[in-house]
Amino acid sequence: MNLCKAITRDGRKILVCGSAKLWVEIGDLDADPRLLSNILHGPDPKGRINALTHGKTLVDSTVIGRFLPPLDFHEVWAAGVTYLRSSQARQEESEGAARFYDLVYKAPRPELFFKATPSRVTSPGQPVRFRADSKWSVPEPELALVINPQMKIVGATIGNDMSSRDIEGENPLYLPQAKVYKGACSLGPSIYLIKDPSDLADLGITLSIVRAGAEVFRGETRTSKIARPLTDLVDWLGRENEFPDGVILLTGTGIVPPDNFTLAHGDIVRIEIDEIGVLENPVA
Ligand code: DO4
Ligand code: MG
Repeated sequence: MNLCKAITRDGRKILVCGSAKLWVEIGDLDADPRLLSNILHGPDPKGRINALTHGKTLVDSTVIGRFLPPLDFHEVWAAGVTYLRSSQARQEESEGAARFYDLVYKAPRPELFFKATPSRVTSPGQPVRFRADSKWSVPEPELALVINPQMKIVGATIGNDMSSRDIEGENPLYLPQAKVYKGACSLGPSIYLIKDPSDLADLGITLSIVRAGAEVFRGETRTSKIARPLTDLVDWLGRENEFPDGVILLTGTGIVPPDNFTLAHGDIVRIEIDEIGVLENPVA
């Protein structure tokens, strides 16, 4: 079952569930801005949705104007260097810190960093940005875990961890500047509700970057290539920390364009993850 926040063509904010073409309205988000969290943080999200949608008629996709990021007051965090491809790419971009990326790929403690507050998250279809002071920027297509305050993974969405490779490569202490800036994170469009984290164990991820109508990069990976169990990442995130509003955790990138590639204004970044859908953003 997939859940989305949307704005209708007549300007209403609603929570819907369903698939690409047919949706059922779960409720009005202007009347209840915490509806999504209340469902996700309850004991039985699917049961609650079934009860709230019982007897409701389908909403045609043409009623929906655009989608919003599927979060309420969640913090957004990210894990890094969870795929071998990411470990190799970091070692290439960073002379001084190459050793640390190798170490963190293998160490029991993962790399975890703060990525965004809800107001910094870009909606599907809206522009993500690269920094004007970066000459080497890439999107990072990542499975994003949706975690409740009890640190249980209740679902997953698609995340784009936009990154400035030259800034993080120059000095690892610049990581927050390479990762956290206006337009650096996009999420959505839907949350895929899961029964068990094993539902996320082997999903295909595809990144496509289109420039002036032609695909200039395409890469693929699978979540089964993540070097650690997803529950291990969540366990580390929850140590000595609490998230009363829930938290989203991006699980790292396994797709990195070649070193001579940097994003350009007007590129379209398209990320597809099995079961979840497609997150597309233009680049500014
Ligand atoms: O330390 C660099 C960040 C790595 C990252 O964001 C990733 O592997 O996805
Ligand atoms: Mg990343």
